Amino acid sequence: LALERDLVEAVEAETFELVYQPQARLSDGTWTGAEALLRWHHPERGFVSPAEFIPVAEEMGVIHELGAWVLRTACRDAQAWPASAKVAVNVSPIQLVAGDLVAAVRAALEGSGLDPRRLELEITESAFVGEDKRLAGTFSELLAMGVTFALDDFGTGYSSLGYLHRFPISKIKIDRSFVADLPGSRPSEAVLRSVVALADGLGLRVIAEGVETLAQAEWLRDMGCEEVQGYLYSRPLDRLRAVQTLSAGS
Ligand code: G
Ligand code: G
Ligand code: MN
Ligand code: NA
Repeated sequence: LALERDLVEAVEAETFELVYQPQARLSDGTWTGAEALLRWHHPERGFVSPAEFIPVAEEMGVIHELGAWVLRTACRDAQAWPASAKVAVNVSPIQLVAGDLVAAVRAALEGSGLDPRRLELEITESAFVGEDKRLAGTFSELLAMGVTFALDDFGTGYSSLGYLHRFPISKIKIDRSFVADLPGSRPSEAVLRSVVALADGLGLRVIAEGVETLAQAEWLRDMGCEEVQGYLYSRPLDRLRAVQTLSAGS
């Protein structure tokens, strides 16, 4: 309960921070952009993980305000990056379904002047559970603005493949649990191989998350995975270090 109260106050006071984890192209090691990750430094508890407070924000309904703040801040910060760098923003399924996401995205883009093609929304498979008509409308409005979509944590949820072509998803993010087992785990290798082939067949881009070792990176490159994100390349960086790193090229 205390956490819930503090969260509402923190949303009002905007005492959150965004950090940015760069994403790299495997072929030449250049950066393609970065994922925005939310951080909350609680006055007494210290660092509270989004894995802990996002569900609370969703339950309490403050996810809409918090999500709008994340979008505004990420778009504004990304304006300082090279023009080729995209910013990936995590979007809660609740934001998508509530129907106010279009307005929040539009406000963030207009407020920052960011080219909409540089904004990528990361959604999880759970966004499609109980999909309704409004969801398709939300997607088409955002798509018309030029925004792109990545499917996050792929392989961990329902992995129903139908929505990959029913919805305008342009990128699959393979969950880091599969990458963690590389190389040598036959089941994880089989999943990774299949997802890369699936992405290729559907004309989607694919990024592997949680890459921590050179052996993992090499296996992924040999497999035809295009992009990577993980501690091997970069930890999440604060706003200023993100500008420096992305501007340095690779
Ligand atoms: O960065 P970290 O590993 O602590 O993130 C934990 C989880 O929180 C991840 O699943 C990530 O997708 C989620 N997350 C991080 N930032 C945001 C955000 O801005 N919005 C939402 N909805 N989820 C986020
Ligand atoms: O669910 P989502 O993909 O949005 O979560 C991304 C989370 O993964 C972030 O919280 C980030 O801190 C974490 N992360 C990023 N790179 C690595 C990595 O190389 N190893 C591990 N274990 N976690 C990572
Ligand atoms: Mn993500
Ligand atoms: Na993920």
